[in-house]
Amino acid sequence: MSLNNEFDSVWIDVNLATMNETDYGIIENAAIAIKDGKIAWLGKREDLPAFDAFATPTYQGKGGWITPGLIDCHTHIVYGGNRAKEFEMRLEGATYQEIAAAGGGIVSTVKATREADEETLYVAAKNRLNALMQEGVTMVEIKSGYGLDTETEIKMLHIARLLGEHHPIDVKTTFLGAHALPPEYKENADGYIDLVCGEMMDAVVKDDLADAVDAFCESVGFDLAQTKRVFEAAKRHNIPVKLHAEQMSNLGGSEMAASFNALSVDHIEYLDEAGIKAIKESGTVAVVLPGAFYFLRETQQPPIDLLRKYKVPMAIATDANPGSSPLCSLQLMLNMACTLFRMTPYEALAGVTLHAAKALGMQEKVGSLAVGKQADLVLWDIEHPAQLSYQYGVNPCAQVIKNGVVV
Ligand code: DI6
Ligand code: FE
Repeated sequence: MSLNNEFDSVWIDVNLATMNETDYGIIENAAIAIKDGKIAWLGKREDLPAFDAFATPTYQGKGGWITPGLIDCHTHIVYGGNRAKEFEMRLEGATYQEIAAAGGGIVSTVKATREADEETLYVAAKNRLNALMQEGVTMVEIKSGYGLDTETEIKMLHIARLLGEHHPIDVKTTFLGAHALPPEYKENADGYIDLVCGEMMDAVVKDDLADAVDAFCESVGFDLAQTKRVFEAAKRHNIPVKLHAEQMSNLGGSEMAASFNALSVDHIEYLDEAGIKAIKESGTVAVVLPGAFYFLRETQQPPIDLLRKYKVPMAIATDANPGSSPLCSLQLMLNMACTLFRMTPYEALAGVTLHAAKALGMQEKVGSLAVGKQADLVLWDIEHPAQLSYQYGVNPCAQVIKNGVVV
C-alpha cells in the first residue's frame, strides 16, 4: 500500500456546521482534513479518503462541533484609559450625547490615547484581543479613531498591525480618522475633514496601514457631506469603505455608503426601507452591534424583519470600545443578538462567520467550511450549534485551529 501523505492533519468524530447561505450546513458524524493551512477535505467520516494514519496527526473531536473560526468585524480595541467615570455619570442621569457635548466621551479617550506610549497601548489591546481569541475568534477588525491627529492615528494602526503579527489571528485594520472632532478643530469640522482626506490618509496609505476606511456619520460625528468627502478620498486610494450609520438618527448614511459599494453599514438602528433597498442593491452587509445597544440602553431596534425580507446579509460584532460597548465577548453578542434583536441562533452564528467575513471583504477566504478555504476552525464542546447563542458564561471553546495549526 502506498502511504500517500496527502493531509497535514485530520479531525475525526466531529460534527460540522459548515455555514452556508441558508442554514448551518450541518454534517453529522463527519471528518475534516487540512493541507497547507487550507481545508483539503470535509464530509461524512465514512467517506474520508484513506490517508497515512502513522504520519498524519489525527485529532479526536469526541462528538463535538466544528464551526468556522469566529470573526469580529467591528472593534475599537486599541485605546488609552477607560471611561468608568463616565459610566457613573450616565448612571446619575447624563446621556451619551450630553457627555460628548461637555468634552467627555470619545474626546476624553482621544486625550488618553495621545498621551499613552505604544507599549502601554499594545499591552491593553493585547489583553482585549486575548479575551476575543479565547472565545474562538480567528479574525478581527480593529479601527483607529482615538488619535484624531496624524501621528496618533498612525500609532494606533501600527499597533493593530503588530497585534496581528504577534498572535494567531488575522487583523484587518480600518482607518477611522473621521470618528469625532478633535478639540483643536472645534469650530472647524470641514478643516478637520481636509486633514483626514489629505495628510492623514496619505500617511496611512504610504505605510499600507489600512484595509478599509470608516467614518461616524451622526449628529455627534460628521454630516453626510463630510462623510462623503472621506469616502471620495478613500476611493481615490482604492480603499474599500464602511460606515457607522443610523445609530442615533437617520442621516441617510447607509444610502450614501451604498453608492460607494461600502463593505458594511454598522449600528443601523434607525435604518429605513429606502436604506435597506440601497444596501441590498450594493451588496453591503448590515452589521448590528447589540453590545452598544445594550450598554447605551437604546430602545430603537435595528430593522431585523425588513433586513430579512430583503435578504440583506446581517453580521454581528462587539464594537468593543471604551464608551459605548466596553465588552470583549463575541459569544455574549451571539446571545444578545437573539435576546435583544430576536435574531435566530442560526442568523447569529452566520453573523459572526459567513456574513462577518463578507463585511471585511474576506468571504472568498474565510467564514464557512469549504474545500480551499483557510483552515480557521473552532472545535466546540456542545451538542448543537444553537447552544453557542443560548448559553453565556461557560466558554465551550475546546480547540482553536488557525491556518490549520492548533493554537
Ligand atoms: N459609535 C460608537 O458606538 C462608538 N463609536 C462610534 O462611532 C463609540 C465610541 C466611544 O464612545 O468611544
Ligand atoms: Fe464602532
